[in-house]
Amino acid sequence: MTAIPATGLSDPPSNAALLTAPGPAAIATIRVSATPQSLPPLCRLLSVEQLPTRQIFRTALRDAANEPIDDILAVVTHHDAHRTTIELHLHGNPWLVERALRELQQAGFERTAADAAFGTPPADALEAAAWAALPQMLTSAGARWLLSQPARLRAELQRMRGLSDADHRAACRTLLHELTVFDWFARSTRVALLGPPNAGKSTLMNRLAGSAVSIVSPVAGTTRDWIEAASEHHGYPLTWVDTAGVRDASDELERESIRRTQSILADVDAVILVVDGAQPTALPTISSTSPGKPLVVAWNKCDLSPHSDSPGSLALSDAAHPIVPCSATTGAGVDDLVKTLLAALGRAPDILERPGIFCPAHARSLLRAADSAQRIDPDIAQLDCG
Ligand SMILES: Nc1nc2c(ncn2[C@@H]2O[C@H](COP(=O)(O)OP(=O)(O)O)[C@@H](O)[C@H]2O)c(=O)[nH]1
Ligand SMILES: [Mg+2]
Repeated sequence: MTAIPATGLSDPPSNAALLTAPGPAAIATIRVSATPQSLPPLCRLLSVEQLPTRQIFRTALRDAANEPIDDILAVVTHHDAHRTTIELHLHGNPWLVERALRELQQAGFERTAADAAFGTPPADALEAAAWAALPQMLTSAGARWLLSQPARLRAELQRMRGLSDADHRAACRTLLHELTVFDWFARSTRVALLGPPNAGKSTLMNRLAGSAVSIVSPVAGTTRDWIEAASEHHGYPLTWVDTAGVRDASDELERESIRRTQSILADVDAVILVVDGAQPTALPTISSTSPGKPLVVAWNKCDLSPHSDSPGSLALSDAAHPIVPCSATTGAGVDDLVKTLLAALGRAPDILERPGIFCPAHARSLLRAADSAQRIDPDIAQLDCG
């Protein structure tokens, strides 16, 4: 009989890994990878005789005493003679998730990090940190950016070893500055649409959000409160905030809407000032309401009067803001408006090609090195970001 050659390779044990970020959430996903021997205890935990394949199913997750713990959705994502992989979608209460993982452990499932569940161990702590941060990315462009960072950072840290102390400090500061790139993808940038009533703010909001979320009406003052809608443009998560028009209001309800609009301004990252290009009349003085925030002027309704007053003649209190002719109704110029806004927010495409950090432990390490003669720990790639 031929002996099986001794190798370091063996089938991974049955295991369970939390795929979603730890902490409170609406849902949590646990991936369970089971050998055929582990299927009976798994079926008992999932209150089924057999695992249904090729369909998502709803079932009760039970503890060892057969008491239901949670009402869950489950789907078998892989099944062959050697291994079955199943994803369990639980409610996201951290205590509940912990309990479920413990029940699985007691049933013989080794508790592993998400990467092990995917079958490819991370190359180093940098890559592990990138995988751990992945659920925070709101768009696939963000996920691509994040997963390309470990290799870029490794190369940059290598390069920094050869730098003089002064250049080394500068390189640390640059890396710290680019921590914001992570935020671009992890948090939706809030943009307020502001301007006089009837300028087309709600129509523009609907176009930017890709659906009719805001009421459009020729009656001035239709948008009494504010409405938010999230969408993705050029890979960035953006949240549009439609506001009541800024003007002198006669009725109390509208005065209140306008007061709220002004309080929203404190809470947004940028402003689009919408102007009726067909009737460019009194303009609000935005610079005083949103000091320091990036602002782009949407010279709207250009479909009505393409040859009217050139936008250049717009008497803004601060002429430094870019002005983009567009039509919220036809969509003409709206992509240019978004691109101009992204540029005003500093989203230069070349920054995405540079190394950027994404983990607090790296930031702390860089911060120490940026302010002292201390060199960055050459083992930053091994720093635990947990
Ligand atoms: N022709 C044309 N009409 C528009 C455009 N944008 C908005 N409108 C119209 O202008 C009116 C006021 O629009 P609305 O979005 O409610 O303005 P808001 O008060 O600033 O929110 C509505 O009748 C819209 O159909 C545009 O780009 N072109
Ligand atoms: Mg409106």
